[in-house]
Amino acid sequence: MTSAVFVLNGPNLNLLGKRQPHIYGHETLADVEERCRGQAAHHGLDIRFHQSNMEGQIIDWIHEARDHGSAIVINPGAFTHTSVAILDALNAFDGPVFEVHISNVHKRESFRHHSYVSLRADGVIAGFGTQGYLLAIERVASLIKVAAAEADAVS
Ligand code: CA2
Repeated sequence: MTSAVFVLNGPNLNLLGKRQPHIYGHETLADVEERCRGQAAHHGLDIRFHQSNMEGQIIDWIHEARDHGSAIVINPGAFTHTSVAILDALNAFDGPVFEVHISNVHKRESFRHHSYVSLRADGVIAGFGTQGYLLAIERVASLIKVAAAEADAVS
């Protein structure tokens, strides 16, 4: 097993499935976590799945990923559009970073069209509902497989 994939969720995502289902669907964050764990386990990957409403806590998890994470999948919630501090933390992480939004932010208010996190993200998924998390994990798994095959080829 390689080091963990950090799946990080920002403010208000603890309310998933409890409010605004027309935008964010009916699944709870616990449902999303379970599906992410299943998908990761299928690829032999360990997951650290977190949610916080505090910007500093999210930054601390990104720092933790510097030592213990192979990749970060992050839905920063509204911090996407405001947080230079989260961007700075992600810039200090060396592995792949994928930004996930459940809704299609480009179809919504113009203040959601700009993302600080996209300045660092290797890929962005928006508007695929909670399936976006699974697509991001799938991408991480294939990148890890390619890297392992390349490492085998040179040894
Ligand atoms: O589409 C996304 O995933 C967002 O990151 C969600 C954020 C929003 O600020 C971003 O612009 C797009 C909001 C998360 C709030 O989640 C809730 C879920 C259910 C009920 C209320 C809020």
